[in-house]
Amino acid sequence: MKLPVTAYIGLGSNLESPEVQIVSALVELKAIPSSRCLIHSSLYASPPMGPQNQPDYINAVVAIETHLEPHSLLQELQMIERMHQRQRKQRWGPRTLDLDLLLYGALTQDEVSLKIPHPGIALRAFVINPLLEIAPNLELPGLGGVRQLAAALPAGERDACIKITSINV
Ligand code: A4P
Ligand code: MG
Repeated sequence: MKLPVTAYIGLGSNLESPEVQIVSALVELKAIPSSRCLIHSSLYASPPMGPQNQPDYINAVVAIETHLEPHSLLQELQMIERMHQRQRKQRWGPRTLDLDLLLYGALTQDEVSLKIPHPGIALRAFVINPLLEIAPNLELPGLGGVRQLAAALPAGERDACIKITSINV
């Protein structure tokens, strides 16, 4: 059997009790086949990136070890999104649950259906701050180290993404 790959998944929610959505998604992520959760971050709150007429977000990041290929893993993530009645109405619009495949080992790919690393993550405090918590020495393929990326974030954005609570799932 091939060695498992460490993948990072970003969770986001700003509708219908976001904290509950994220915690239950973490439980569901634990049940993804051929995979196991290694560690998850605390919950973070931040103002919306994109359209401003929507509630603040709750975000978290989880590291998993998986034998699934990237597209199979994405399908599992989309299945969980559907369980949360995720509706796609507006780009960067409000959502009950967003699961982004942030990183898949050292893989880089640029397919429309699956871009890895997930576009823009190096500039998003709601991804970098939780990654810094769980994997401070992580290198993002083609983008740099988490510590350097955190230091390069505009201070206002970094500080507006606040750790609100640690969770045990
Ligand atoms: N897709 C391609 N690459 C990936 C990947 N690495 N992971 C494709 C997941 N999906 C990927 O996604 C659209 C398509 O992207 C999928 O069909 C998949 O094949 P989507 O989830 O339907 O659309 P989206 O999430 O609205 O768009 P996008 O561009 O993924 O938005 P983001 O980047 O997820 O941003 N503000 C705060 N504070 N916190 C947030 O979490 N999130 C967003 C959404 C906006 N503002 C936010 C936050
Ligand atoms: Mg998304």
